[in-house]
Amino acid sequence: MIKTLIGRVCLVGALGLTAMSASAEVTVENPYARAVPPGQMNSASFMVLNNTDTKDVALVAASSSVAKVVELHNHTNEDGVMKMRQVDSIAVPARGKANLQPGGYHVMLIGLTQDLMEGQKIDLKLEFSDGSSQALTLPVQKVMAGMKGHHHH
Ligand SMILES: [Cu+2]
Repeated sequence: MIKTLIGRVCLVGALGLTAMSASAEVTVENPYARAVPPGQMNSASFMVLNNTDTKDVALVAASSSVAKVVELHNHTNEDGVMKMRQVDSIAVPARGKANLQPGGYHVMLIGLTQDLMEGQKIDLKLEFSDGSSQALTLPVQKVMAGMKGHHHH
């Protein structure tokens, strides 16, 4: 009786692993967070999400130990004014990429719990629509363009 029960638990565990490896394959390329002056409360992180699978997936949430709240944001141009707004998810199409970059989609770090200075590394956990997640360590870098809206054409 007890043996049967253990056998069943093991089987469930094995199935769980199989399900995880069948989830969409997303590789994160060149992730980094924006360095900010000391005392600044918010920053953002950027990366390229590369979906090598044949299934669409989406980034649906993120978290980090360096920010109280982490939100997914996009920049939109409304009558010539760049506005930042929260989005529910960032789609990563099958065999495609999502570019998170200054002036576009970004992972917003709100309520920084520490200064973000160039050369540091921070943790960031990404959660995807298929239930998978990835824990990243990313460098803090200076970002020259974007975010402040100085666009020269
Ligand atoms: Cu933002």
